[in-house]
Amino acid sequence: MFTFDWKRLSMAAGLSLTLIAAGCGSDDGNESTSGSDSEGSSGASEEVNYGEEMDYEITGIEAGAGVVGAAQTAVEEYENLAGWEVATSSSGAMATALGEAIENEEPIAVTGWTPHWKFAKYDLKYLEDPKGVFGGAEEIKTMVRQGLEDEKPNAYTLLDQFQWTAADMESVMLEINGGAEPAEAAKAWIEENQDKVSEWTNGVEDVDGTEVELVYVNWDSEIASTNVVAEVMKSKGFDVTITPLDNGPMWEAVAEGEVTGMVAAWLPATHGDLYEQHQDNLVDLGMNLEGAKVGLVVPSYMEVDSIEDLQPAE
Ligand code: PBE
Repeated sequence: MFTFDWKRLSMAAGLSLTLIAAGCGSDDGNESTSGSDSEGSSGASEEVNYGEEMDYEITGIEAGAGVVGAAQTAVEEYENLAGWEVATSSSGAMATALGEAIENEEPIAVTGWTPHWKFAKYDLKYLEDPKGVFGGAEEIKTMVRQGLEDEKPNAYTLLDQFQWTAADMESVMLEINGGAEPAEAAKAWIEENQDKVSEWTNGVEDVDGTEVELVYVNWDSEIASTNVVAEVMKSKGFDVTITPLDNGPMWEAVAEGEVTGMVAAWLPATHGDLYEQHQDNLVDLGMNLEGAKVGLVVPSYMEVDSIEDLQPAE
C-alpha cells in the first residue's frame, strides 16, 4: 500500500513540476534538484520501497568500527535517510544476515568494506555516496609503539617491511571463510608466497623468543593480516601473542606502549579521528595494503545505485 502511495505522490510531484516548468519557460533552475528527483519516479529504483522492507535499518558491525561511524553520519547527512538507523552487532552477524537476505532475495544494506571475501562469494555493489561520507580510496597502515625500533629492531624491521595486496588478503580471508583456522590459512598462504614473505624478512635476524604482541579487531580482513604477520614472526623465532580488541582500545594499546603494534589502521578516512588522537604517541610505519574501501554494500539485484535512492521512513 505504502509503495503505491509513494509512487502516486512522486508522480503527482513530477506532474506539477512539469506544469511549473511549462508555465515558467526557462526559469532560474531553482526546481532542478527536485525536478531530477521526480524523474526517478518512473525509474526502477522507486518501484519497491526497500526501506520499508528493511525496517529502515542498515546492518552494521561492531559499534566502534569506522564504517559504522560513517554510516551514522550518512543517516544524519542524507535527507532521504531520515528515520533510518544503523544496527550494530558484529562482523560475523553482518555476514550471516547478508547471506540469509541473499538466500531469500530480500533487500539488505550492510556496512561493507574491501578487501572482503563477500565480494567473491556474492554478487554485490557499493552504493554511490555523492556526499563522500565514506571517504575515497583507503589504505591499510601499520602502527607500532614508540621505542620499538631501539628495543626490538628485528620486530620493527619486519613490521615495517610487511606489505601485500588486496588479492593476497582476500585469498586468506576466503580460506578462513571456507572453514580453515586463521593460523592454518595464514601458514598455507606463507608457504605459497615465499617470495613476498622473504621481502618482509629481508635483513631480519632470527631471534630467540623475543616477545611481541599484536592487537587487532575481529574484522575478517584484520584476522587474515594479523595471523599472517604473526606466523611470519613466529618463523623468525618471535614469541607472538595476538589480542583482539575493539577499535578504540586497539589504537590506545599501541599509543600507550602496552603492545608492539598493529597492522589494522584504515586511513585516511575510516580511522581518521583515531589517528589524529594518537598519532603523536605512536610510530606510523606506512601503508601495508592499498586499494581498500568502505561504504554501504547491497546485493546487485537491488535496483538502487546510490544512497540517495533509498526512501525515508515516514
Ligand atoms: N572495517 C574493516 C574497519 C576497518 C577494517 C572497515 C570494518 C572499520 O570500519 O573500522
